[in-house]
Amino acid sequence: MKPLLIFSTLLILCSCNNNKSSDDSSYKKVYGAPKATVTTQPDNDKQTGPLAYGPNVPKLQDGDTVEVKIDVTHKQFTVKRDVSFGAWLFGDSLPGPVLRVKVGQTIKFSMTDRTNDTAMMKMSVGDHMLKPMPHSIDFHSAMVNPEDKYRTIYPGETIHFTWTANYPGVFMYHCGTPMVLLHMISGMVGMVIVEPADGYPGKVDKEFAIVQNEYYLTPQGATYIADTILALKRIPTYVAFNGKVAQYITRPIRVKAGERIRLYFLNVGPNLISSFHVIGTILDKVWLDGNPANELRGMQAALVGPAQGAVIEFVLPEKGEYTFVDHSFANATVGALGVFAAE
Ligand SMILES: [Cu+2]
Repeated sequence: MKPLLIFSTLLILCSCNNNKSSDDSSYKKVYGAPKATVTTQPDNDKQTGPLAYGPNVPKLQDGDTVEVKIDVTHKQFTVKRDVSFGAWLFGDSLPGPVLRVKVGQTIKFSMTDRTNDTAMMKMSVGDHMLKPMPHSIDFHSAMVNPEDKYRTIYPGETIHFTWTANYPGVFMYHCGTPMVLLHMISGMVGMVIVEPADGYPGKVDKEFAIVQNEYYLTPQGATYIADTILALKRIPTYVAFNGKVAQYITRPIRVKAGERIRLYFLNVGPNLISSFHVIGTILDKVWLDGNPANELRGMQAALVGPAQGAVIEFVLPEKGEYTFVDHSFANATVGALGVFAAE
């Protein structure tokens, strides 16, 4: 065997053995899933699954299969005091609920488009943004045929499909119905946490989920509407953590000094890069996209692009108020900031 050939053979062998454990590549991946089905019968099943609303993080559910149902509604959503707009929502919220699963679990998912709900229509008379409308859902955490699973459904319809979690991470889900930009800035965004099969390595004292999103709003009468022109120009009206501008300034997230904190962070954009920073500390570990195989240490900020996530671990060294910001500071100035109050 020629030396070069021996060397390249060794290289191939090394790279084969090198990618064990933390990215769960030892786990048998499941590609694809049975065909999605769409039903037109009324579906009264309630929202279900390992779901929670940020900053709360849901608990994992046991079992190989996890049933999840999230519906779509149209509602007036308050972004900050005196600012509300006709929003399109997963799970009645912006961002939608956080879903938490682990590698190897199969998610039996269903979603009803409830935008033709009569009660909803009564609430929304006069607001054209709240008319019934087709929607869809796209899970970045899944590996399936998007033409099938992420297809658009119509008001009153329910889509059912499954997907299996292959990679750990902090992933985005969103509506993928054209115009996708409009559906995302109208609120159809959310987070999926996929834990490694054996859980994230290391112990932490507290966990929080934070989604960063941009608002592009134009006044219309007493309310606002999502504005695609502003979004195309990338001039956000506000940037928020968990949907409400500066909510964690008014009500800081309470922790204890010296505790180890694990943050599941997702930037749903749709346009701007976030440079997540906590004033007064250093980010001990950053797992890019939430995969422990992508570890950075001792970071002053975590750079997270649109449709990217991170697991961020840090300690607040002593009692005090620690402001967290998108250090891309124009974003902080229009709302992307909050406080951890360490007692
Ligand atoms: Cu939509």
